[in-house]
Amino acid sequence: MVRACLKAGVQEFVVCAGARNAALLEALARAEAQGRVKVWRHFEERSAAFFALGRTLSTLSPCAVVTTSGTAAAELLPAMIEAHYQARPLVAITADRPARFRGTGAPQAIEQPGMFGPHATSDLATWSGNGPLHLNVELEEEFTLSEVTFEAAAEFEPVTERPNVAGLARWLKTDIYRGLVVIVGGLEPLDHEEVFHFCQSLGVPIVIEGTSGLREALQGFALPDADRLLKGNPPGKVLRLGDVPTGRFWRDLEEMPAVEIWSITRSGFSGLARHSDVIHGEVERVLKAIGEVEPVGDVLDHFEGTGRKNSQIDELLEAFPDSEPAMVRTLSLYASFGSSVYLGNSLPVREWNSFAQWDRPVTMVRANRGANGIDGQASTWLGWTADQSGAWAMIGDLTALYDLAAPFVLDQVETSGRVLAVINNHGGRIFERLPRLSAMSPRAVECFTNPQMADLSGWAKLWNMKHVRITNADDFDLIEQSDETVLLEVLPDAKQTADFWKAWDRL
Ligand SMILES: Cc1ncc(C[n+]2csc(CCOP(=O)(O)OP(=O)(O)O)c2C)c(N)n1
Repeated sequence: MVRACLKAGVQEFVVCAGARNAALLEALARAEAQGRVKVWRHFEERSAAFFALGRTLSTLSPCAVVTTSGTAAAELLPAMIEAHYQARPLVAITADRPARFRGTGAPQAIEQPGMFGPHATSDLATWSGNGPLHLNVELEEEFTLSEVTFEAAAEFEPVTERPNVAGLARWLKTDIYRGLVVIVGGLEPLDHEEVFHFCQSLGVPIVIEGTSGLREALQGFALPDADRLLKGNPPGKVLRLGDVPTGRFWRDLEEMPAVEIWSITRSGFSGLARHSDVIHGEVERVLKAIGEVEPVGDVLDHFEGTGRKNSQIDELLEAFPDSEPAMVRTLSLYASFGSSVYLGNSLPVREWNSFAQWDRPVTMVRANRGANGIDGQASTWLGWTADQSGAWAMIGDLTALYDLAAPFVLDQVETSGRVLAVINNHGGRIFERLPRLSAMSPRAVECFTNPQMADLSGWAKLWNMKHVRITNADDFDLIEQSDETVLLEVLPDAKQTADFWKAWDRL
């Protein structure tokens, strides 16, 4: 199994032990001693799988997570689903009891083959490398391993197809009077240069997300408060580059059949239930294939008033300096001096898009936007940034409480300058932004938002993180350069946050 993995370019393994996978662990330890693989260890399989997913974001090569049999294997499902929708080469190697035990109720014997359903393939020989793979290995508990020599891993080469761009190239030149807007979602670092030049050449208004890594560089074309602006004045054509967008306008497009949509995406998912056209491929390669484009410009005058809107937003942030959006702005100023930023789902990813600083380019920004879960966020971040100093993350409090075992790996990763910022607004406050909440009963609202008052300093203590509590904008000066991981607990002022959003809704 280890040899087959090396041949397919799998070089990193996150191992979670149990009696059943002992032979695999021993083989991997020997391969590591021969300098052929990197082994990480964990005990919590759900976190381990997200950590492995994070490794694929860093290396753009496969990473395997190795479990024992039974529910240990089942814990991998959320990360496998996330890897499926992100098209990442996450490999689940699940040790199993021999087939004769299936259906008998014998200890730690469950139905493992095919347990990830349509979210994973199971044939290493035909694996494209563009999504997760499940390898189920039946093993006896007793084993003897003879002397083994492992070869160096082969180069990982995912299958790529030549994109057909003729239709899109024509579309970019036709009926341009209807107005074109580009939405830039999550991109790979390799895409940056090509996307930057493409957007500059077109000169159209763009909706730019932090995970593009180009948010600040393309600010001159960015529409502030794009969701409301575009709903009121929709373009005739939308071109999406990269991952499925986070913003509300993308969802509103479901109900706007007159708007024509093309997507260029490495995952191949349209992200919409309505008709749209999709080119499946690396954004960089597709744009190169299109070649030079004619300028289109701001046909529908979307840029009119963007300067005013930007000043209004700045004024609001100044008027409510301890509100959550203003705290995110301040935090982003500090994080921009780090090496990368990971954004948790829920409000962090949205508040970063709308309110983060615009002056310093932050090019390394990631989020798990495949299935949009709040699970496994800290673990994905730790995997992605395992060998980086100055890595920042910003996640919600329920999101943090979901992944309490994540910091188990802290003594295996780089911790210098590492900052895990938790925006502790005491519950799932994204739901307070839903209009329907005002029509719900107080009990339902309570169940929805899950208010909580957990003392996060206890979590910091548990894993030897340095706890810093921030209750107003000036407290950010308390952050000092440290070799330990800092758990930055940011406590926005609830009243100021509510007042900020009231004023925002009136803008
Ligand atoms: C695994 C999973 N369960 C439930 C949800 C639904 N959900 C979306 S956001 C959210 C609340 C998140 O709360 P928190 O992390 O505190 O962030 P905030 O909303 O305050 O920004 C929940 C439960 C989800 N996305 N993923």
